[in-house]
Amino acid sequence: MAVPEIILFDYQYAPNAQRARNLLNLCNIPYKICEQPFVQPRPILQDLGITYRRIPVNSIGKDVYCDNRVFLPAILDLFKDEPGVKALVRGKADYAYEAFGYRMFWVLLDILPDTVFNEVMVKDRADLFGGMGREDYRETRPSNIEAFKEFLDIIENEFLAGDEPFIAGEKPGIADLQVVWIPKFALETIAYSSMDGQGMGAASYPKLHAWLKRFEDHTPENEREKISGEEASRRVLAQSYAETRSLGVEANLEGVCEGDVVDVVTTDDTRPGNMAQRGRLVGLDRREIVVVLGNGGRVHFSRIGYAIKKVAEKEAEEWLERQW
Ligand SMILES: N[C@@H](CCC(=O)N[C@@H](CS)C(=O)NCC(=O)O)C(=O)O
Repeated sequence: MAVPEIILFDYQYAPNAQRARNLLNLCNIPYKICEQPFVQPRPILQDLGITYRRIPVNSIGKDVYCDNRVFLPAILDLFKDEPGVKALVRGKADYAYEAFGYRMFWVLLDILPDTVFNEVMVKDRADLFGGMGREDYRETRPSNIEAFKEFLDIIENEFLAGDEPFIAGEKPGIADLQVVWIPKFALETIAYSSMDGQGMGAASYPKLHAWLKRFEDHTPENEREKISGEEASRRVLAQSYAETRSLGVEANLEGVCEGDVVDVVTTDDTRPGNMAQRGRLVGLDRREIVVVLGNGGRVHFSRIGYAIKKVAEKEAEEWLERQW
């Protein structure tokens, strides 16, 4: 079978996108980027039938992944014979590191400096990130910066406590990539470490800063080949599914069955039902929700962070007619 092509629908500035890019860079797996705008609308994704709002959206063949929680394991599984994947250090606590990193993302959202926390950004993210709409955002920012530094302290004094250069040991592993993306974004991309008075520089966190630099040597944020939206959609839909395992719908508390038209919604957006992803349910188990679109694209979501809502019969019929 031909090696499925990977296309990342993301933008360089998105820390969550760096998680996926870092994994691919670390494992030397080639990919292309279809750059997305920083704010809505994202017509390229809409044309592909993707209404899910967050970034990244990543495709492997004709399988499209709407969250790092499903994309990362898919890469590790589908490319398991690649030397870079084989060499990647893994550990039992990898999912705990993931939870730590994602919690840190939410605290980062509460400490954005005014260069980033501007009217356009706040308006665009209003339905997503509740904290940004709080009237006391600026007032509570100093406390949230201190909270952010608690995370840095844990990394400095717990995760990097030994003499080894990486959290995972002698070589970078999943633990590193699940933790590194937010410190890298906060301290390097938006340059908190050089802001006066914040106490986030190398003098306060020497090991952490050395680790950030070291990690960069292994995973340069290099510019991969960029392709247009048209080209990306054409390439995704022209391929086969990358996942060949049989799907199926397991017994579930939502009361949905294979073939049902459903809306998949995030559970952490401020506005319930915000930019739901509609599709025909083809896969459901303890780790994944999979829906198919009329164009054949198969869209994957994690169980954590998403809810399924069955679409009423008449509306479902109309949708199916329009799609197929
Ligand atoms: N759980 C998701 C989170 C994705 C997420 O929140 N991404 C941010 C960018 S870092 C986002 O979508 N922000 C709003 C936007 O770009 O429209 C994942 O891991 O992929």
